[in-house]
Amino acid sequence: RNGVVACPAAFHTSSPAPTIPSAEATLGSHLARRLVEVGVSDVFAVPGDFNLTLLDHLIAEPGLRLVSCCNELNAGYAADGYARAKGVGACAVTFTVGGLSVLNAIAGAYSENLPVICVVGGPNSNDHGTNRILHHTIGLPDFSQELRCFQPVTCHQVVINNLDDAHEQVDKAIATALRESKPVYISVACNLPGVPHPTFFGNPIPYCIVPRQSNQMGLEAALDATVEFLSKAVKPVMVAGPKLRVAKAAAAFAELADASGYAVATMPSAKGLVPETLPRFIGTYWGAVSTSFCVEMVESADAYLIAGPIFNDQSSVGYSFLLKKEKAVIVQPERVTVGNGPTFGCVMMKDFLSELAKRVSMKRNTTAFDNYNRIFVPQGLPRESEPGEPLRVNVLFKHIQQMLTGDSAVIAEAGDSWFNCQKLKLPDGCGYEFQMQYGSIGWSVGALLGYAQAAMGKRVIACIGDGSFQMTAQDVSTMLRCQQKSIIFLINNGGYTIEVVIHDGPYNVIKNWNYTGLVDAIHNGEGMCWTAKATCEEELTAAIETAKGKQDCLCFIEVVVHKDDTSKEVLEWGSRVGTANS
Ligand code: TPP
Repeated sequence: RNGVVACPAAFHTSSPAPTIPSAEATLGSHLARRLVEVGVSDVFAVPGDFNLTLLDHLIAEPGLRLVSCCNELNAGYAADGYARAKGVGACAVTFTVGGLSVLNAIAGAYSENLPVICVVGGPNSNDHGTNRILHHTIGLPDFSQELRCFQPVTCHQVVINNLDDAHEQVDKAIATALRESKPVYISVACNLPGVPHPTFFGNPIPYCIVPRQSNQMGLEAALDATVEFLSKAVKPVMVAGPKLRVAKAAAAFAELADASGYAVATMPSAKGLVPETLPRFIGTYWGAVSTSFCVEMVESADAYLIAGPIFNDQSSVGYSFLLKKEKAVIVQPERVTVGNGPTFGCVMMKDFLSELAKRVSMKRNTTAFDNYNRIFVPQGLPRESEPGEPLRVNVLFKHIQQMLTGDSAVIAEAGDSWFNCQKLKLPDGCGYEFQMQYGSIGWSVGALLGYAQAAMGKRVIACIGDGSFQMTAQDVSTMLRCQQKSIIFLINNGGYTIEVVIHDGPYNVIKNWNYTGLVDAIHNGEGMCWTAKATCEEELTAAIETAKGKQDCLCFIEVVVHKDDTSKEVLEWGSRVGTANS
């Protein structure tokens, strides 16, 4: 996304010199070396007796830091956040109790196309086939339960119980994660990490990542059909979808926007993938929840090029988009469909968009620009607060907007933060991450830990609802251990507001915590941490000013707002999603 490295250090043809003489290289050192080679410098881990010697080898690898987390779920979320900023992430946990705890985070990474390498310390290789019952299992002599749970949420799984093909298994798993941009599972028998084997020599990883190539004839045909289709349109628009990331096509999309002069919208789940400073950027298109001019521009267009969309129930606002297939060019990572006409397969999105940019710039048509100017309605500002007036959510986000620069990044948690953050106008280089497809609350705490660890040069701002924070709050502790300097806005509205707007009941009220007191207790005098509570605009501005001054300090600002103070977008979205659910 904006301002972060999109790809891992690819597999090099010449790897750095091995740090361990080949005769002494072990499975553990081999795995550690491979992680460093592909761009992982931090592994998020929780120890357990099945992975202890493995962790020793990870620690011993120069260039690899072990980040000890409070629980496996957060370690997995951190690997997810890290992969978003650095292109690849890794976590290491123990057999089953750790594995099943990290599973939810791995499923989330799968849904967001993130290459996360999940390493699990497994049973002793001599225990396989013995019918023994091991601890950390459900009491059956079956060691495959964990593997079976990982199968649907990873694109490749390996269980390493002997050294003869361990080298190949590790390399293949890591290569597959990068090629497929999905998580993988590597289980390493607990007695093997320290054992040398002649295959663990310092060769570069043999599985080359060759980018998939477009079929030239298919590409030409898709381009011809698209140019013809678009040339008939008077007011075309482009819409960015979330699969721009996995297709590594965000820059090509921006190139096309620039060359064509078309108005550009983003789907909510693609926010942060395209520059919002493009002159014809019209905001987030999400049906009835969009600003009126954005929805008008998109739905009244006579052609739309939609790149990498996922139309799920939530991102399509209860399937309420008024889009017509005959007006659409749908560009997916490896295929293009033009209107009601044919689908062209084996066409890589990146190739297609950059070639299209070259072709349309020659036929540039300014009508789209005129149309955009005619319809554009500037965003309103919240009214001024009275002195001491209880803080309103729109006032909070007005101030968060003013904090954003190219050196910041926003992490938006599920809940009303999704909607408020969606309206932020991102300066060039400002990162933006949220987990819209999977939407697991609590994700943002772990993801913030991992993202900040990978994007060291950025000051990351996280917007987290109280309900979500209650899920995963512990790993503020790890942020302090890592000396992170993020700013967390904890939005205390007393409940699960997004659920309230879908369907209300007593279950949507949560217990109020002393959030600043909790973070102070976690801090406990170790590391740099500052907390504040804001109940009105004056307190908020004072807190933000202090946080800005405390550049090397984790800053936690609890913002208290009324339980019914929500964005208007969440109200509209909630009623439509509620209808789709009923
Ligand atoms: N459990 C998980 C792991 N993920 C979920 N998405 C849910 C439950 C259902 N859920 C979605 S949003 C939400 C819940 C319970 C409430 C979020 O509340 P909060 O963080 O306080 O944000 P708010 O809606 O108040 O802005």
